Amino acid sequence: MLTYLGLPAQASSHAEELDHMLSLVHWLMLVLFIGWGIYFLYVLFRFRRGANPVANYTGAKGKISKGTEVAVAIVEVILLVGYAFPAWATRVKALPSENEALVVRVVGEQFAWNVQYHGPDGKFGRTDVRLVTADNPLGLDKSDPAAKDDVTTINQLNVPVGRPVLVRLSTKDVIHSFGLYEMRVKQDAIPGMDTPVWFIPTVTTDEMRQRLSKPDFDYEITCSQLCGLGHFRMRGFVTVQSQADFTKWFDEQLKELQK
Ligand SMILES: [Cu+2]
Repeated sequence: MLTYLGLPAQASSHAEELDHMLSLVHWLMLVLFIGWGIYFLYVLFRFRRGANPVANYTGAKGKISKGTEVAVAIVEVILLVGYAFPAWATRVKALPSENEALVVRVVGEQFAWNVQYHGPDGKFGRTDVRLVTADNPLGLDKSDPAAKDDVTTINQLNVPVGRPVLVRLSTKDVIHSFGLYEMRVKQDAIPGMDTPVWFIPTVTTDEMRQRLSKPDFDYEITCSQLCGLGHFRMRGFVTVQSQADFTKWFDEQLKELQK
């Protein structure tokens, strides 16, 4: 794990790939920083007024300067084409199929995360802004048959480990940003848009608590976009569970609905 960059622990299948890319970018920046720094000091000395009473209007013509520029450009192209483009394409294009993934709606609002799971029918119930109340923050239409088995939570997202999670992200008011640092997920939630974002959690919450020796550790959903006065308290939690524990939790939620 790349501890030298001070990154949070890795808990999704693509976290390592992103961290690797991030580390390469930092190495390139370090080399450029040192290189340009040395060059700057050299130039201060080499082109000092005492040694060059008359200004040179043609500039540097040596092969080294051109070679360096080309080399830096090549490394940048490699980072973009070899790492960044493929990683981006996987995140936004290669979405998991809805049969295989746990599909869940996450709707941001000032200042909470609303979560909607479709029930066993596999269909999300209809929502309508006109039905939004304090008790029904998603505006779920309870008269819709598909809504009857929909589980909703606030600031709590339970997911099974090792299975793709496909989040359909939106927001009721302003722009928020859905940030799961350990999963290396960050996606803006835009009013009027339904943005897919996905990840495969690889470490359960319990296992991560042991790994970090922090018994009260939780994965957090952080709002990563300044969205208003209560932005600081807009945080939710992700509980990554074994498939069995998740099923148990979900069945309990379904039972609650029938009460
Ligand atoms: Cu927010």
